[in-house]
Amino acid sequence: MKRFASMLALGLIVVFAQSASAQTLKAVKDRGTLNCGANGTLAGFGLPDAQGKWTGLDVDICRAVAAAIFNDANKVKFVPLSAKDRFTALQSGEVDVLMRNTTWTSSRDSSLGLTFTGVDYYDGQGFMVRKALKVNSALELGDASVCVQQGTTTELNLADFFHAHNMKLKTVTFATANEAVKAYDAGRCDAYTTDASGLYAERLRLANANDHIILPEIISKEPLGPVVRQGDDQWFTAVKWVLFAMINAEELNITSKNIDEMTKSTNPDVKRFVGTEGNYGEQLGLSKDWAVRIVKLVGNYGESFERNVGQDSPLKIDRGLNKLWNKGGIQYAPPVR
Ligand SMILES: N[C@@H](CCC(=O)N[C@@H](CS)C(=O)NCC(=O)O)C(=O)O
Repeated sequence: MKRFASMLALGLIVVFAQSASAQTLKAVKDRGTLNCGANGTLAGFGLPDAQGKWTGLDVDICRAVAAAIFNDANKVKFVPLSAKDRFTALQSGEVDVLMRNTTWTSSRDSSLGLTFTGVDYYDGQGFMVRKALKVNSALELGDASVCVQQGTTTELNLADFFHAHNMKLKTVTFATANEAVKAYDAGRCDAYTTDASGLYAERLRLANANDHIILPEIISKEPLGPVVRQGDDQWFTAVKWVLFAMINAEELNITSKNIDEMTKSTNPDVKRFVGTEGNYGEQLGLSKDWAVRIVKLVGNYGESFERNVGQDSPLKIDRGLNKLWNKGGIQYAPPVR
């Protein structure tokens, strides 16, 4: 009986939590701003400048959600979150979406009560070392000390890699990337490890960026993407399709520069995308021109990539896996139809 009562109570809590959270799109519309959990210290992904203007690939996804909802990419409040606090901030409702270089894993997708909506950047973990160390491969790092950040997928990957190759590991862990990078720069560790994208970003902060190299090995899969709470399918679907819209726009050669022309297109795929045919935006709880707003105010996926982390940015990261599926990469979005 007691067991039944507690099961019933748990069931009620779950039902209550789900119905209470199944309102995010409405709550965001009523509030007039999107609350976006972002990084805050990672160039290329999420970083405010001296004037407080946030930029980054992750930041652009939140701007695109705001563009689709409000026709205004600035109606976003960015909340800087540490690796450790990011999931609690989403669970508690402090943010509507978490867009902070967060790796999609099975445990995060299940036991945290959260759900990933897609992948905005296919990443993998790598290592950076001083050129003076004369090491060309991560396999030569046996006995090396490695600086690493807590609360990330990075720690376990590091231990697994050293174990698999019978190498002795000395980890030096830090609560934030800032501290880990500073310690590495000060010579407290032989190597620094994190997502490869993060290595490119953090290298720019070192005293002498040119004295360091990123080793060729990628030791893990780090698919990074937007996260929402479980139990709100409408919000999950809206956030998911905002990213898909950015990827589809690139595939259809629709850019922030030609979007006005494209709204006059007679191509059926383009017509469905820009909303001159069908009511696909309304079906998502958004407007007819939801995708036009995204591309006009933020750009397509490729534009955002190049501007933030690619050739038009200081990071100069190659598109690699993040090329579209029909250009040799694995970025792929289901069609609007
Ligand atoms: N993708 C990994 C790592 C994410 C992560 O937190 N990376 C570090 C290094 S690139 C970071 O963003 N640190 C910034 C900070 O803590 O301020 C994860 O989801 O656990």
